[in-house]
Amino acid sequence: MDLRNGLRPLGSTPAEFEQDLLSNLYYRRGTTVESASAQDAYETLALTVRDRLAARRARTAAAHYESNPRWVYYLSAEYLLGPQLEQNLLYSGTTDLAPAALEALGFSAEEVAALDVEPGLGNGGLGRLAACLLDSLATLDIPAVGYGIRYDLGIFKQQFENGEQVERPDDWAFQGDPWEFPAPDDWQTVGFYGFVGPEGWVPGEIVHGEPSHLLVPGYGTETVNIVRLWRARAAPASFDLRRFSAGQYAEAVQEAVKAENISKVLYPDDSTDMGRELRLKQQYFLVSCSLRDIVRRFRLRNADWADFPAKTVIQLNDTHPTLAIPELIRLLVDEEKLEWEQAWSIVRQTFAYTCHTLLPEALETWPVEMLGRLLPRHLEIIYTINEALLAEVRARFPGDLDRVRRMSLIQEEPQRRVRMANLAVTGTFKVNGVAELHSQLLTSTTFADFAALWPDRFTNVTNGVSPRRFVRLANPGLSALISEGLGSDDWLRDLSLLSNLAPLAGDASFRSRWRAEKRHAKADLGLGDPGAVLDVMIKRFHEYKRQQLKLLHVITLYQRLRNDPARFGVPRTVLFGGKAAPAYDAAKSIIRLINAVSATVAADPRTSGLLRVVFPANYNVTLAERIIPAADLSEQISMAGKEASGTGNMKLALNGAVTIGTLDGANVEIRDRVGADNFFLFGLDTPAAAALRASDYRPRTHYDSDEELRAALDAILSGEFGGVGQDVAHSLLDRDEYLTLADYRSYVDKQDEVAAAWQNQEQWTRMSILNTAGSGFFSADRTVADYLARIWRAEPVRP
Ligand code: RUG
Repeated sequence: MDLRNGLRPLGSTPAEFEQDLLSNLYYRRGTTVESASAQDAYETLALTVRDRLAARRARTAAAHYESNPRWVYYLSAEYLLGPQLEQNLLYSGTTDLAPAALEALGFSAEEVAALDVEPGLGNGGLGRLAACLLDSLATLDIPAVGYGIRYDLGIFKQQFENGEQVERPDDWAFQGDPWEFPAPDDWQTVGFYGFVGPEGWVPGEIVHGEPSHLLVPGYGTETVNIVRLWRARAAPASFDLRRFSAGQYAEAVQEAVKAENISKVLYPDDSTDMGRELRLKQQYFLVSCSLRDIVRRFRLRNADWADFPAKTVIQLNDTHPTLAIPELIRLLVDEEKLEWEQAWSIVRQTFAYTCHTLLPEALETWPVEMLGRLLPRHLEIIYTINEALLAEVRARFPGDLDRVRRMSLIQEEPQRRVRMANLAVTGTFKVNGVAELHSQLLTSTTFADFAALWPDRFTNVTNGVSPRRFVRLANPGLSALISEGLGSDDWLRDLSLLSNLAPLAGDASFRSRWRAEKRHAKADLGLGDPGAVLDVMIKRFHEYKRQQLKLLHVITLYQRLRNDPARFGVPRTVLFGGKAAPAYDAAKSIIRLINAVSATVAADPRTSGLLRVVFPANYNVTLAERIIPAADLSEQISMAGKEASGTGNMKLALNGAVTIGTLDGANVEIRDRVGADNFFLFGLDTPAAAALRASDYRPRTHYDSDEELRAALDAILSGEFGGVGQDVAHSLLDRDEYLTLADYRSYVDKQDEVAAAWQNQEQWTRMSILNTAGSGFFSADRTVADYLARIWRAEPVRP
């Protein structure tokens, strides 16, 4: 039988879909129409949709097998995939079939969709970028697999108690995950600890990695790729039957619990090194399972190691999977018995590294002692790589000891630590930043020494976002209007077509329909005051992102409302969304202060209809998809030189929000593309901010000289907002690490321009349309095309 064509096609008529739903309900869910719960209906619908994608998956896998292509492997500790149901309905072409079929079971599409829990296997931008890139890889028919960890508990659920963030566990798969395919046959063994003896590494602990995968369909094509996630399982022998029989129940499972803790929880931190051994174990677990799987796949069609780099490119998403470099050397040298030189050459042609940060504290380092204890053989390999690196540096820059010290893979003071970013740069053929400015700053600051040694290794790939998820699914009304304006929905596969919307900004009836869509989206969100600007700041909480600057502006508006209403401006709803790392006290204080200001503003009748501060808890992809379509103003106000790129800025601009922002990250490119007239620019640029930081900066001079700033900070200090937030004010006055006070005046004045612009709704709508029209560049499809041209060099394979 021809396996590629042997499948019975699944029907696409309403009757066939309903039939399949029913048989899945009986045969796979094991229940009946009479006793089906909403959860039964949801899971059955998921299976029915999944089957359609699985059929495409089978054809894709067959085509891949046949062509033995070059593969792109994406290694990432995080994936923020978002809700799966609506996406898979769209991609499988069954969106219109589902509601009627569900109705036959007695359920509405809305109640069923509400049961689709998003797998929160990421913290923020980095994890969501990984998901967008997988979507675009499939859409462009590139043979690709994403590898990650199947955390039992994803990013914590945020709740507010008395305005404070509290974290609750996110047991996302408590009911099971209908989208997931377990693949127990492909399990792997991972070693930890132990020693290096004459026969090589003898691990002291063995853990199993059990994979499952989710389907990653392409849009408008047959291709369905996968993302393979590893879960740690204890070896069966680790259950101590003897102790259990003796009633020592806890001791009996102790070893098993320890092993399975490896994939228990996603570390809720996206910028600082948690310094925990368990996190290092997670990283090695991911890398070890994935590399063995990659090798297994390579061997299906290839025999010669020399072909490995031609068939394989492995992208390291940040430094988290960098141990893949010494691990591949170990596999090749210790297990496959290749010579070091050949192994090192294969490694250096196989890996590429994306850096996502400029914060020095976010560049991972691990104590030499810890790494050597957990992975003794890998430490030896890292030392060997380091010797060769430092020899090369000494040969190129004789006598430059300082440079040798800076570039070494080992930091000596104050504690000996392994510098993972240096290892990632040394063991890869390409290193990219994620926006033009970021990539420039990487070569001029963070990696300046490496750029001097290997200038060709560095490149840029500006981030992008999925137009399917963040426009078509999130904003169906606007999508329909765009398709009508452009005469087709081709823009969903070629976002550059959005530029053809620009002339429609001059068409009054199109503008009026555009405004109507914004109003609908606001009404859906429950923030339906059409006269008020919806001013949105949605992102992780971090001092460099400067939620505190937005908050000072809110307090200033509130004080104007009370003391000087003529200066107030226009009605505003200010929306904050985001989580703070649980151990990041300063960010949590900002959250608490926002909630306190929100309560004070809400309790004051003078603000009615004029100023509101809303802060829905537990910002995630699901919530983002509701907020982004409604936003009028996008806050991108980080201190220049700190935000690597941002992707929320792109999603908001694409949906017609106008940005107020600094020249930071991808804001620079957004402004270039949407036009300076359609972007509210303020604040110090990167050189000015760096110069001010390097000088004797005194934040108090701004407090002393700016009456409104002083009033805002005094209000916090006097306890006006529920008596909280003094620590925030003190930190700004005494240290102000991120130059909030230095940028305050420029920001507030620019916000006055925003208010003036809002008063001319026709002009505002023009700006809004031109933001969408100018944002075609920010498709993740373009990002993937850039990765392909500059780094991956893989070709499409169509099933
Ligand atoms: O902070 C960055 C964002 O600027 C960027 O847009 C995103 C995707 O490239 O990655 C974020 N990021 C950086 N998340 N974790 C880190 C720490 O390395």
